[in-house]
Amino acid sequence: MAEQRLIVISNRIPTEEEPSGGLVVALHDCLNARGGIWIGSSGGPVEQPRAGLTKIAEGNYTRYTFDLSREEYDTYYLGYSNAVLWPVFHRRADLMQVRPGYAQGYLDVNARVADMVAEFAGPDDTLWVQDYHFLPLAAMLRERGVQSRIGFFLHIPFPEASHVPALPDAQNICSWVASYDVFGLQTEADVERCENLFRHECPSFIESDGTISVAGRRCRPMACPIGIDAEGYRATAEKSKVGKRLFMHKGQKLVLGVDRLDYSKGLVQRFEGFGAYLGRRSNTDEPATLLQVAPPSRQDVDAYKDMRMQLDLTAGSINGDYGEIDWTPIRYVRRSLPRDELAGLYRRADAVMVTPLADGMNLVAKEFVAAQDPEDPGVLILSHFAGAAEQLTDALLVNPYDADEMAAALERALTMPLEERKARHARLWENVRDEDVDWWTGRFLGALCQPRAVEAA
Ligand code: GDG
Repeated sequence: MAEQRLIVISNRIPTEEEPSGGLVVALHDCLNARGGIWIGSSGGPVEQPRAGLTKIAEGNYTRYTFDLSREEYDTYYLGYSNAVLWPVFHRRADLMQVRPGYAQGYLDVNARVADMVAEFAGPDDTLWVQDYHFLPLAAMLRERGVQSRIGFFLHIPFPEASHVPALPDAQNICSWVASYDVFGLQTEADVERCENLFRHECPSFIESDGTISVAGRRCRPMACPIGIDAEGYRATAEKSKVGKRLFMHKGQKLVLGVDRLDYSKGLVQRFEGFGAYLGRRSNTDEPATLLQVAPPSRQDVDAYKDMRMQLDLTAGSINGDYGEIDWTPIRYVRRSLPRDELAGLYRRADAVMVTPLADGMNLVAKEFVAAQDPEDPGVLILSHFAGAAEQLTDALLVNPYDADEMAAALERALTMPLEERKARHARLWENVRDEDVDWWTGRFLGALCQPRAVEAA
């Protein structure tokens, strides 16, 4: 019998021996258990790119990388993926930068990867494509005769049908989606937006039950919210000591923010919400401190530089207005912290502000819940616009555009009675623990490996 392997394709691939970070750990564990192949780019631009795939590690599964030339990196990665698809999918078409060569660079890299994968994949292999960098891959693999099961998981929000026409390749999105067997999305709201797009753009492709059917192939959009290694994260947080590095006044409350430095995460609005909270308090209260950890990302894209400058101004202005000689209201750390220190900070925090303007899921919300001491848990303040809000309904849900509403939520979080904190946390933890990362991979691959209702023509 032919070997049935899982082949994962993602833009990034773990290059070190012990991978860290939610998604990477999840896929690593999954491949380790099942065997298979993981293909991804080697990272940044390479001056003299090697042709084809390079084997970088072999164990229970094999990892291969492909190099990106400077031009491919600029057009496929920084350009089409991160300056076109990312803003449009995050409802910020105003931040999109369309430049000549971006769309072609994206298609060319996808075609090159399709050539390489088509060479590898046998008919019994299962392919799992990750995220917006590779939307056209299944369509291109089908053109190359690949009949295997191909699944896709979109980590970011699915766009509103009314925003899709802003994309240079708008007319292709439906046929790209329809070429997969299972199209995984983070939330039910994403599934609805996906079905809506088909109803608007290509109504003949979609049946009344939401199944997409083209040329004898059926594709099912499916909500499959990503989880974390909840028990593992809890254990890390229990062991972690933040220690003396975190100097706080006695009795002072700590509010935490942890995000990649990205305009979708609503950092400027969050700082403004924190400023509104400071403006409301009476002079006798001990004010909370906001510690914001924000490792930079995609600094070569203009919208990221602009947002970083705006954030610097907002933090400086609030610190100037409210700071005291022995207290800085916003501590803003623009670099990455070690994972176990971060877990310790989550556990130490009285509240976390997870207030994106748009977010596929948001793993920080889940990590925070896992890291809490159930006997004295902190409070999760969560944006309605994070995918996680569909599952984590016991958080304090807020509108991140409304500074006063965020200020009120902060006050409520920081004065919440212990019993209410424990009750909310217990229900949140139940969800984070039960719908963890193994549940996610099991649910997705379970759907992908089901017998096909209609075999490909
Ligand atoms: C995409 C989607 C979706 C952050 N700062 C540090 C650090 N982190 C870690 C967090 C968390 C991860 O980065 C961020 O995950 P998110 O889910 O919040 O966000 P994206 O990077 O935008 O991820 C998102 C996700 O894919 C998975 O599907 O949830 O919606 O946008 O794990 O802990 N880790 C360390 N130091 C830091 O300073 N070690």
